[in-house]
Amino acid sequence: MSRLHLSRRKLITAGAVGASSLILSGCKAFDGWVGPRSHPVRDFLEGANEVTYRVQRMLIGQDALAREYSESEIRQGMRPNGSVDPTTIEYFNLEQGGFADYRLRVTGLVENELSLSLNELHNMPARTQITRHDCVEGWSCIAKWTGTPLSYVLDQARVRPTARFVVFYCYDSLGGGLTKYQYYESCDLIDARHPQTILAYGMNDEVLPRRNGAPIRVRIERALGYKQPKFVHTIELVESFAGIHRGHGGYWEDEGYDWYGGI
Ligand SMILES: Nc1nc2c(c(=O)[nH]1)N[C@H]1C(S)=C(S)[C@@H](COP(=O)(O)O)O[C@H]1N2
Ligand SMILES: [Mo]
Repeated sequence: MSRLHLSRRKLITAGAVGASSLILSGCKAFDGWVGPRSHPVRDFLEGANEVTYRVQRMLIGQDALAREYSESEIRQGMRPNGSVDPTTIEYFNLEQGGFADYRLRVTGLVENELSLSLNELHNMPARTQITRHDCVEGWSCIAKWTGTPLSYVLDQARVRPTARFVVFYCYDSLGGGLTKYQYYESCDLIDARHPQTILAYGMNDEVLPRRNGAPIRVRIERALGYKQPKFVHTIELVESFAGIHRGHGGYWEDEGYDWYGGI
């Protein structure tokens, strides 16, 4: 596996970071299926999710950083989960070509649509951070991530004032048959512009491997594992999620998970 050469890049150092966003860790997303859309339990939980979102946004400052760890705390490789191998021809061809033809599109409510090659992303400012990934399945993993701050890319795209959310579309699908859907995720502009939110192309000092989301996966460090989309090809700025798949802002959200997914 080739090593990442970071020397040319302007590295934004993380510095000593003490603030933790682990308050309210009891307010976890609920896992699994709790009933049809209009089910009273679901309605109650959705109401509770909205409260959780507001309370977390109030308690956790906009720029409060997720805890960062030291090199010695990386105990193992990043455990792969969910899709580990997008099977579309398009992805296969891109990977065969070393992702030379990969383009990250930035579209929607922006003044300046972007189509960025990996080289262009590599030549933008970079940030490296060692953080803990928490999956709702009950495991955590500490890993080192390197990538382009999303805020930098959003500045290049010039986000329109009507935009409220950032949607990330991925190359892989989950489920089967009629319930096979493209993986996608979203966050608000506060998390999108958060200093630790990066478009990661490096992991544990190596090029991001396929199983963990090559060539680009997003890290939103104050959110749970399912909010860390892998194999991202398009970023869309939107005002609402209406009309996007089933309208809840993410693949797992459409299955009933909490949208905010904060930790
Ligand atoms: N495109 C895509 N992104 C995804 C998933 C997925 O299946 N497809 N799974 C999510 C879940 S539930 C987790 S825990 C993490 C796993 O990331 P990892 O494989 O790097 O550990 O990716 C998230 N992002
Ligand atoms: Mo997960």
